[in-house]
Amino acid sequence: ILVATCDTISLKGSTESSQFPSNFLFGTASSSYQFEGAFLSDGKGLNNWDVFTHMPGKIMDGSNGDIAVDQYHRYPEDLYLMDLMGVNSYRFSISWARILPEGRFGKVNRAGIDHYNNFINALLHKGIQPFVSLTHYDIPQELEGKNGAWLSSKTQEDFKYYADICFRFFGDRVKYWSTLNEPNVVAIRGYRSGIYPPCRCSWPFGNCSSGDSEKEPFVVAHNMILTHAAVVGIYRTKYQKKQGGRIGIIMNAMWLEPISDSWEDKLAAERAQSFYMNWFLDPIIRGKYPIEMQEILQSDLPTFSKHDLEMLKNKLDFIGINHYTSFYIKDCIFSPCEPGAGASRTEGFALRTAIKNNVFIGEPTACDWIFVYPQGMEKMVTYIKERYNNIPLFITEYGFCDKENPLFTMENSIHDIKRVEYMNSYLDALATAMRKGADVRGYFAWSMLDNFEWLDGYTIRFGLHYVDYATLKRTRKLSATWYKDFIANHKAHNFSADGAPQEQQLTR
Ligand code: PNW
Repeated sequence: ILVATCDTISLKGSTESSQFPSNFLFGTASSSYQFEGAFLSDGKGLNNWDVFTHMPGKIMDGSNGDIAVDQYHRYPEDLYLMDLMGVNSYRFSISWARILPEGRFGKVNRAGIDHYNNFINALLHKGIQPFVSLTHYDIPQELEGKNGAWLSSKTQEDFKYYADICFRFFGDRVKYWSTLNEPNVVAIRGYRSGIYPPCRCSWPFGNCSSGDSEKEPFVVAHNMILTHAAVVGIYRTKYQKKQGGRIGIIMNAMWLEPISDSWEDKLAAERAQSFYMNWFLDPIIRGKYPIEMQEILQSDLPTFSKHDLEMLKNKLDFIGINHYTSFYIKDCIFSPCEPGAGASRTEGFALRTAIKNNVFIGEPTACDWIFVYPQGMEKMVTYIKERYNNIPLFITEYGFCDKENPLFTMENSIHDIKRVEYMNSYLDALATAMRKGADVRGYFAWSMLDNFEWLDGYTIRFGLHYVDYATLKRTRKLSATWYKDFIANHKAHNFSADGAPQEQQLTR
């Protein structure tokens, strides 16, 4: 049901979709644990999130992803909705434990292979490019239990084995691969604050029983960086020439703005970015950890051997960033800070805050970490362009959240004007960065549907489609209709410029 058309909203500085190149990917994003459900179906093994969500007290509403939005079974309907929006790409992740129920050891699960084969074929049949992550926070429980997940260098071998299987079975049709989704978030939340599995930390407020927040995140990151490089190596030598795809990594990327013009705060903002995003991208692209990390962490930062450095060289076809939000950064080296996010040594002594002179950096949302600051998109993209030589970039996620509350009826929820404004303003900012030369290739809205939002369970909604969790019925939100119009305009413009018939493009 459509409650309003886009004509009823007036958008400031409306972006024209014509500003994007004709082969630009406009998509939506998802991940296997948050979407698939079918957690024990067809031979799938348990993964770390299956086990974690079943522990009491971990998830806000006591929920889990056992069923999630059941995309495993309902993908034909979801494809229909994607087709209605006119997206030309869909980002999803493969469930590692569905392919290898016991991790590396044990056999490949044929039913898992069949499922993704069918799904990929169905996407392509609709003209939708699969944009696939090999893992999105999930790891087979066997590996978490035996290896301590990413803490062990053994996991590198397991992941290489798994990645090779995916390239072999799906790579003839998948042209965009990402190795890891937000490895920075995995290292930080799994091994520093311990709020995500495997829940390791040593910080007093962290509520973990084992771990070392000062050291383990860096060991984990080191393993992940080397694993990424090794997997890209496998793709390059065995598959890329024949299959012709591209491979990258996806980072969580917040724009971090100095809270003042002082050189102390400017340096702090650089440090904060180095300890957050550049932590992974610098080694992969520049062959070394950021200098600020080396200086502050000293021997707690692992080092790369000669062999590692050789392996790291040129191991990226594109960067993917998940960019939702921005924060201010205040220096904590030259003037002392209260403890808080960013202030520790492991984060570069750079306090993160959303408030300056009692004013938020952007409009707050139902998520305490998302502030609507479209300028951050332009700044983030420009920063990456300059630091990393304009390597092709995808915005692999951006999104706006609402929270369930008594006033939040389905009618309110599907009339999501705020989400439309967010998307419009962020696209506008992206177009500005592209006009100034940034090589951006695609844009994926988080998310296709409302879904299982990790620690927040089903209390928070990010979807362009509403999901009624009692029936799993999907209903289009205003944002989905807005996106459809936006994409249709884009196609119409680009095709008319090419001289191709316009009507055909407008009838979607
Ligand atoms: C992403 N932060 O996570 C994930 O890739 C998605 O699975 C998730 O549903 C989505 O964002 C919305 O939360 C994030 O610290 C993790 O700013 C951390 C941050 C942002 C996003």
